[in-house]
Amino acid sequence: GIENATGTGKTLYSGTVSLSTNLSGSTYQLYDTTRGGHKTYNLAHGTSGTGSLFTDADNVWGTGAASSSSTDQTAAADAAYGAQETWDFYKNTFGRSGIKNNGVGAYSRVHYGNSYVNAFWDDSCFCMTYGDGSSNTHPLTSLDVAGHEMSHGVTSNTAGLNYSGESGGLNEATSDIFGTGVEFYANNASDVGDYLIGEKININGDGTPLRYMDKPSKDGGSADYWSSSVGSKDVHYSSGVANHFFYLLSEGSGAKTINGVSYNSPTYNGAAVTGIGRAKALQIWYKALTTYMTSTTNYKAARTATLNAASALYGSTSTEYKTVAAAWTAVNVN
Ligand code: ASN
Ligand code: ZN
Ligand code: CA
Repeated sequence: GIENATGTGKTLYSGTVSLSTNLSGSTYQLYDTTRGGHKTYNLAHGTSGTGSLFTDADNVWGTGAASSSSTDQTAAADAAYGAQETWDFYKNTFGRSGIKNNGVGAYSRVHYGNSYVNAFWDDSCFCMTYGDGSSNTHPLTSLDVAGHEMSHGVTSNTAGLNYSGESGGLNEATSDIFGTGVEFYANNASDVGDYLIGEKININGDGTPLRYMDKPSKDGGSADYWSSSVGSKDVHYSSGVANHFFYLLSEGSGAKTINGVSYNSPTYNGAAVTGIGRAKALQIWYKALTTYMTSTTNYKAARTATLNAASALYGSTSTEYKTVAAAWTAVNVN
């Protein structure tokens, strides 16, 4: 049956959280009927189908510790929490009801494959999938990664940015921007908001993040600035230009510490940029993505799309509009 319940998630990356679950008879299911019917499934190291829906007798999910067990609920608690917070972020920040804005939830699969070090969105299943990382003990289920993957679904169903060349970089950056938006939105004391991507999952083995939005080149491959060859990089590197734009638009150039993390964002022309704040920057990017960008939008067109969005939201003589222009110029998009 359907009876909403409030469970406890003992996550690996976000501490102890509240999870919306379903009570069916005397069994709890990791099934959120309040957010489009999102379900969390266990692939138990398989790579196809949906595996089995996570169920539990006491509505406490996971232990808060990493486990390579195929019945581990901890990664599931993280994934369910990520889907829940991402749903709420889109609903409460943009009034968007799910990936297609039709009230329908996606689903999540955890424990994909063996020591699989990736996570991905798939349009054909309308689902997110998470590997368990190295030794099956570093699941890729952190909040920013969940928000990143679910946001690929939003991009697919809005601008539809082609996943190659400059549009591919913009597609990737959109997922980093909104994944970061989710992390700040959740305001979780165990997983505070930052402009780093994947800082919890230890994907490099040395504790460093996967990506840095304030200065993308810190990852060793991403572009800080546009150049005519940027579209030939992997989309996870060409995304750097837009991630850097978003950071500058939000927080501005130079040195800044936010939630205990220090940033130092450079600019192409050396000119200082004063940020307009993350909330407005998110609104501008969302409006650009959902109103002005198309499958073939490149960096030059993204500048125009975000200027159009800023003009519609704040006016063409606004500080917000001028800062969008200045932040693109600061990443060499003119
Ligand atoms: N985790 C990666 C991403 O979402 C998977 C991929 O390469 N598409 O970008
Ligand atoms: Zn991605
Ligand atoms: Ca992060």
